[in-house]
Amino acid sequence: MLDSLDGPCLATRSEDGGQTWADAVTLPQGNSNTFGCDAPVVRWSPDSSRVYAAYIDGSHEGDRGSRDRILVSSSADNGKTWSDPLVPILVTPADNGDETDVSYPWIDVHTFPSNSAANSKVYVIAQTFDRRNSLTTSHTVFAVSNNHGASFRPQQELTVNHGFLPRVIGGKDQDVLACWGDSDNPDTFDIRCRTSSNFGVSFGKEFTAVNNKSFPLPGFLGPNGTYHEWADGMAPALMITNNGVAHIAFAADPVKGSTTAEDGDIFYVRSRPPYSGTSWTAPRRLNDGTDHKAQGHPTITAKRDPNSPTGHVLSVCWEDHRNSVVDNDLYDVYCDRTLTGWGPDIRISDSSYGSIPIAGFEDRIARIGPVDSSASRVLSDRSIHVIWSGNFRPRNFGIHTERTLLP
Ligand SMILES: [Ca+2]
Ligand SMILES: [Ca+2]
Ligand SMILES: [Ca+2]
Repeated sequence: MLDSLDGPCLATRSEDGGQTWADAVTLPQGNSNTFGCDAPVVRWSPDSSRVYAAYIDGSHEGDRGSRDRILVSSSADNGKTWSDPLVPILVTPADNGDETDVSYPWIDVHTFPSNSAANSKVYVIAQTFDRRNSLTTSHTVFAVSNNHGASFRPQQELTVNHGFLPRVIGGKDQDVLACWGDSDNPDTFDIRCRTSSNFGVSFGKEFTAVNNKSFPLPGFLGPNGTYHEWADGMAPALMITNNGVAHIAFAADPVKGSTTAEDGDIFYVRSRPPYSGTSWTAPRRLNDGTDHKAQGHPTITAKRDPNSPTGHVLSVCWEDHRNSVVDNDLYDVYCDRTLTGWGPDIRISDSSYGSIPIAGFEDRIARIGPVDSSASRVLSDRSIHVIWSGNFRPRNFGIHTERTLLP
């Protein structure tokens, strides 16, 4: 998945394990204006029968360029053709023309489905902003499909005015976990969640999974803030394994502000069900060493592994600036994964990427993790397939993939 500036989102696919990729096809847009598509996220259904994409429709509402709708399209032929999009989440434009927005769409499924009902579920979450009458409110909004994305139940609000960077995932039985960042001040943040035990029809009370963590990632990657936007590298990455345990990887900045190159480390917490405000482990740092550079944008996946004592292997991968010569001028992709426990970091990228973006958002890791993100199939080896976007000079900006056999 790729968003092109002011254009449509593009999808490309590989049928040979990532060695070759087909010509990109355009994801369907709602309207014909040119403001385009943004922030696409892709997921396979657990039974691999469909692939889903969620993205922002930047074309809605004519020449104001508002981004009022999240679209979901699906493909039943491995991404060759895509369905007319549905609108699971939207924000009503203000009558007086004040700005409204949708942001940070995310889509996920039951990674380890326990029954056919779980197999059919699709979960979408996003943040909406409403700036009417000079008063900004933000809403974390959720919607579920019970039929492989053929239709969605009405959207529901999970929290208001505090949540940012929301994510959602299906769990064991009928469990659904939705989490987001929450911060009232520049020094600490929480990760707060709500859970559903009925496939997302209703949710319990909000609780805290990570409490008063210091510090939030700065808005721009330091110490030279012109590098690139960085704050959304702290989004909580969620996974629920086949034993019902929930796992969250996230980033926090050990040194306040962005006057030094230390602008983030990767952390991990987990909880057995039922998830609550007291069920989570203390944050554990995953990135090794004392490079004092920035790590962020973690992603987490799991796949079954009969050789593992837990029956699965967890992998966390992230954007890592440890090989920078000056400040955070270079980045790589590093991963850690569980066998008996977390271990040494593994470098995935063959060589470092330039960190100075062409535009503000082009050098982030868009989505990394095994392509087999349903993670429900046993792979014959311990390879991990990572996908990221990169401004890899002298190469041009593009999507890069690496399939690595882990030690
Ligand atoms: Ca810092
Ligand atoms: Ca660091
Ligand atoms: Ca490690």
